Amino acid sequence: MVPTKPVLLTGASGTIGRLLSGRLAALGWTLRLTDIAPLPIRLPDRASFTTADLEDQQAVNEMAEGCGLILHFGGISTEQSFETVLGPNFRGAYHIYEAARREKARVVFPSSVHAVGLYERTQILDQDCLLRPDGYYGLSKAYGEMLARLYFDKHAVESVLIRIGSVLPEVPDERILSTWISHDDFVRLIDRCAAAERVDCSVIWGQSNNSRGFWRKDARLKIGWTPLDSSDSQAERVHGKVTDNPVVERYQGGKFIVVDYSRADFPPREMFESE
Ligand code: 15L
Repeated sequence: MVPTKPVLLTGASGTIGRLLSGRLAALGWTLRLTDIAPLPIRLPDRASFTTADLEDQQAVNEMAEGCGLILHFGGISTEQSFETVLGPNFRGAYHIYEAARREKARVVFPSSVHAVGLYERTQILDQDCLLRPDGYYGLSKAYGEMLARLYFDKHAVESVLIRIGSVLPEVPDERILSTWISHDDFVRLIDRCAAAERVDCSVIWGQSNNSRGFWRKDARLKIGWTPLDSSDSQAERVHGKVTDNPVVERYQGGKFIVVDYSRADFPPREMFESE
């Protein structure tokens, strides 16, 4: 379905932003692209590009004017210091939700595996599990999910919160056999986020149909999305591709966890048991 109003895409110069710019424009969408960094690809048909900082609330409001959907892929996407993440991810997300409230726009908020990264890989999670962020980046995603709930309950701003695993063309290692989402499944999911009649404030696990997946129940029926791809056929190719760090290998968040990790042991399993 082609949205009737323009769609604002933040983070357009990033990896996911570039994928979505090209693929959604090819579907006929009218995109308003923005990023703090220049757009490293040719401007797609019907798209405009504005260089802007998510910390600039006026700029965000102006770009969102007249939009019916905001795909908020801007901000920091790796584990960084609290001060680095604070402006783009915390204040930036607030600006996006304020703009969505003004425009009565729907938001697609990319949460992450890193909002639940300190669950062990043997634990199977449902959408209502307690969040267990694995760093300041994961914390910003947990905050974004709470922000979305606040704006839905208080202001009726609809959101799809996609807890994205790993959006990659192919699986690079054993961990990502669990977290992988193919480009095609991901683009189909974004299309459903726009097309679904009602999304309320829904959580989707952003993973393909991987038999090694860590995640189970979510709102995919409501959104009308079914992943068609699976990492399973890539298992043989990445067999044995693991790190030699027991903390990395124990938890769903993988390498992000060991950035600034100062525990001498493992975090307790039972503290946030989901069931
Ligand atoms: C994420 O949230 C990151 O943005 C991405 O770069 C990957 O590292 C992904 O998680 C992952 O953990 O595989």
